[in-house]
Amino acid sequence: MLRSLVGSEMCIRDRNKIDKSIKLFEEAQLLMPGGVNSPVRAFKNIGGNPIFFEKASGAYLYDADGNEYIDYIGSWGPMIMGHSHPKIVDAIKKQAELGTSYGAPTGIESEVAVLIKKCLPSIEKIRMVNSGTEATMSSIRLARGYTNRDKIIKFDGCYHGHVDSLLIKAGSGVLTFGLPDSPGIPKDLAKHTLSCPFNNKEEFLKVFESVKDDLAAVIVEPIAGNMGFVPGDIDFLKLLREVTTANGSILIFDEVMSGFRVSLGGAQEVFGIIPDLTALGKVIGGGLPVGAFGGKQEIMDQLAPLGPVYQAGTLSGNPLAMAAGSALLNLIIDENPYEKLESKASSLLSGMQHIMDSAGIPFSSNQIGGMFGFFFSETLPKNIDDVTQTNDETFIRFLNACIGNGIYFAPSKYEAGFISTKHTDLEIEKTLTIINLSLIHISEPTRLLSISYAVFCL
Ligand code: KE4
Repeated sequence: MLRSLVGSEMCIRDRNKIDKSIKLFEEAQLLMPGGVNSPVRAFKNIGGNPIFFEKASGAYLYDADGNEYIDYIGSWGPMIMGHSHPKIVDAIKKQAELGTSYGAPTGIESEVAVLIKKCLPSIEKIRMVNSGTEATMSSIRLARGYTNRDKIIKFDGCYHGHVDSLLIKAGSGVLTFGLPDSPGIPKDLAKHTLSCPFNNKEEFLKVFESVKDDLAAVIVEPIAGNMGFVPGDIDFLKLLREVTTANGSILIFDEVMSGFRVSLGGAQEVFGIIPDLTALGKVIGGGLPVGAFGGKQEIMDQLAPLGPVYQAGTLSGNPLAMAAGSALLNLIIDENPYEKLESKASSLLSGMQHIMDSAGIPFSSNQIGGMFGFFFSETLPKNIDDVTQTNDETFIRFLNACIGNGIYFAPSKYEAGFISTKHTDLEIEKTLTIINLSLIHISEPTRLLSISYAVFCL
């Protein structure tokens, strides 16, 4: 739908025509709570009708009405090499012809395990599961079983999936809906989880001292992607490593989003800090449902059938998902695209910074590799409280202007952004041009549904 912008007229409309998405959403709301299968997709945070997609290719998504979007979510991480990569599609097709699930061991699970271990040497043994939630949930249980202790420390605004023990002051969709502590979690369980401010050494030490004799694990997103994009301070992360080592507690890095996204070796390679256990997801499944957790052999061998800590999954290590994961991991290892991704994200963010500065709109951004975040605030947030203080109204206007004109950023300020190897200078240029032309919608409370200036060239 979008013509190349080089030398062509370009204008902004309030929104693409999304009649089919509207109809699909009406139907879906009669069938699924909120009309979605994961809350953040409901657009509750930014208003408006969620977009229903039908197709994706490279850097682009295509909705039910045929509108084209430049995609900066990439299914929350997996689409690092672009959507519908031919090698991943072929791998899935080939495996599907051999069967989609056997409920029995396959060689391809070991192939993926070898690829992951090659990139994350801290993982001596690994267990495949079906989601990031399962990976963190199982890591928590394993840490409690291995240490025979109950307490867990997590950090405000970090999201580790919808695990009972970890939905305490969580980020991502939980925060988007202002539900940091979800109902339905028994107080007798929640009391074993303490949450501290992220990047705050003093507060962490206070809580640590109060529970250290019964502390099973500290779990952290070393690069938080669920309160916007907020990297851990290196000194803060080093402190977590030091005190857990001295105390015999397990340090769990939740790299479900940062793994294979910020560098080949994840955040643990970026910071040079080795956790005891790592939770993974997203990229390792190539877009199919896969999670994994792994780490020191002496800890992992506590898992059934070797050890007493039970963990299982009918579709864990599913051959179709392993085929997709293996294909994507091989692509990433061969190409090692992180410098390219860093440069693409940097072009996007510096262009956005220039536009916002010229319009006098407070704006800051951050990135590592192809994972990034931006905030409508002068200074970069260091924790969830800082993120909450950033300008909601401007964010909502910005998001509506972008999504309405074919730029698909995450529909919540508590999420991160992702760029792929398929985003070229043209996509970056299109994005910046649309943002620039949308400024009237972004910088002041405009009647988004009534004003349209110039006409979008189809
Ligand atoms: P899943 O169970 O959604 O596969 O993974 C949970 C999870 C665990 N750890 C981290 C660091 C994560 O970011 C996630 C899930 N990420 C969100 C994006 N903020 C998934 C999107 C959604 O909830 O729909």
